[in-house]
Amino acid sequence: MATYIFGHTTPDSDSIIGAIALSYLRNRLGYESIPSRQGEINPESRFILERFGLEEPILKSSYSGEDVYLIDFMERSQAPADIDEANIIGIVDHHKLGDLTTSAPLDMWVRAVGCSNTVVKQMFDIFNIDIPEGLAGAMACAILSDTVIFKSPTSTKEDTKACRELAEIAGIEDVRALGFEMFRVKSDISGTPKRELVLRDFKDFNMAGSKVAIGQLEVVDLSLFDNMRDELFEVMEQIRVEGGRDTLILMLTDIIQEGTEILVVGDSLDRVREAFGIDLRDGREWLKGVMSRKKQIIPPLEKSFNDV
Ligand SMILES: [Mn+2]
Repeated sequence: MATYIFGHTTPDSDSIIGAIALSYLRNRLGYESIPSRQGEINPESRFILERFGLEEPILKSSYSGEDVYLIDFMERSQAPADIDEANIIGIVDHHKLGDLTTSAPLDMWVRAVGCSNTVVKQMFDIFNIDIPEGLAGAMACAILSDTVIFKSPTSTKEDTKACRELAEIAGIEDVRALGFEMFRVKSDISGTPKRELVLRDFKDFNMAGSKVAIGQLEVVDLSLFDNMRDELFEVMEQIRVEGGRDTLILMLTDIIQEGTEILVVGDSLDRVREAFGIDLRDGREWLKGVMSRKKQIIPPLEKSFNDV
């Protein structure tokens, strides 16, 4: 029976490329594997797939009775609805320990590095399997994306090393230039419906029983959002109410200025104020030096929600 390998809901490039890379590795090791995805492919991932001539993972949202291997997540809130009826045989991830559990032993390749593809690269090395040129280029891009060209506080020396080695295999001379080309593609939001923007890189979390959603848009210039915030707030509130969420935060991250403006809607604005020590006037605030959802937004927020 083939194993489906897939990343989180509203997949990013790490989830898409990671599913392809890990499937390739496992197929080479003799375990039949099929890369899949839980949602649409975003423009950045599309750019990577086209640049390196890779096929997109198949769209599949139900996994009842299947063997599955998760990459880039281990949270129930980011899993398929019928995950409990699937057999999780392994996880590759670089997030905090999630709330999924299994009834059988599994492989866990979880490292505190900047990108799941860095872990997959290390797995290729451990199993001594060669990485094809195109796949190596795509994996390098996934690392550039997740680490925001190594600027994110989540980025480690291992990510830089893995990316450099992958770029070498792929024959990419200037990996940073490729990174900026990719982020310029990502920054092209002209004509994109606001709802799609809010949901593009969107994750739900359970914080002390409250459903909290955090979306993030990483761009090369925050002025792209001028004259757009009122509409963004409106759509955010709609999405929040539809999904029965307590709070919804949208991170507008400027990768050149290296900071994030957060837009916040919901019932727990005081929790957000307390988490970051901010006024949050008009529901927004510039957080200097903040670039990472997982490392700089979620931990203080969880702490604040857990405070009685
Ligand atoms: Mn990731």
